[in-house]
Amino acid sequence: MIDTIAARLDEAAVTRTALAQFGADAGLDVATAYQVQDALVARRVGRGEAVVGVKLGLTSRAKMTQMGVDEVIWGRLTDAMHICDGGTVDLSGHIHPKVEPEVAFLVEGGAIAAVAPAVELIDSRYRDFRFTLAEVIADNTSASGFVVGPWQPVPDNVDNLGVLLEVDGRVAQVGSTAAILGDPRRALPEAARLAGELRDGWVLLAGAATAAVPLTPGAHVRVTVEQLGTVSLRASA
Ligand code: OOG
Ligand code: MG
Repeated sequence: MIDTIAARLDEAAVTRTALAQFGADAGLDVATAYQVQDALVARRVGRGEAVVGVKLGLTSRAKMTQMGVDEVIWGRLTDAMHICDGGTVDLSGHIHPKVEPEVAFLVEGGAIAAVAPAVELIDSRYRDFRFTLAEVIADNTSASGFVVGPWQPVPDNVDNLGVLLEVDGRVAQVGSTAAILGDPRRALPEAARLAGELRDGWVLLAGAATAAVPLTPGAHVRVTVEQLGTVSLRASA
């Protein structure tokens, strides 16, 4: 059952075709869903991708409310998901992508070595971007892409920095890093608890500070986090 679900999610991502929700009949619980995620990520690794980090999801009230799911979840980032700062995302490689403003940490020796503003590209493999907690966990928490701005030393306080998401120069979302677990630095112990030890050089996405917004053709997206700077990406036409 685990492999079958992983294969269907993988195929949905590869063929960019949204999948019907598995529903209650599938009997997918949270523990089994993480096993599906393991199998799904193993398929990507089997195709030559490398795991380069971990992401937390639903760490903010805004995201929990938007998605109707209320528990912190985690997923894996691979090198194939990485998008350069200022780079262009090929929309034909996605189903119904959305962007959300995040804070990224660089992990060294089990501690936070640096911080950067980040954008996460999420793209649920489920129809209408709707899912249960177990379904989104199985789908590697909708992970699809990530952009990290310039790394820098961690300022004394990062628990109440303004966050701005702009699309084509217009404000799309405003928030604060306080929305991320009360303090985004909590992402490290939280990720260690959920995902186990984090490797040196891994990126940790702490979770979105605001709700996500759809990424439309040609859009220019810019995220600014007070004191941390900006990061941007463009969507293909
Ligand atoms: C699930 C992923 C949530 C976040 O930062 O809260 C997430 C989804 O919204 O599809 O990445
Ligand atoms: Mg996210």
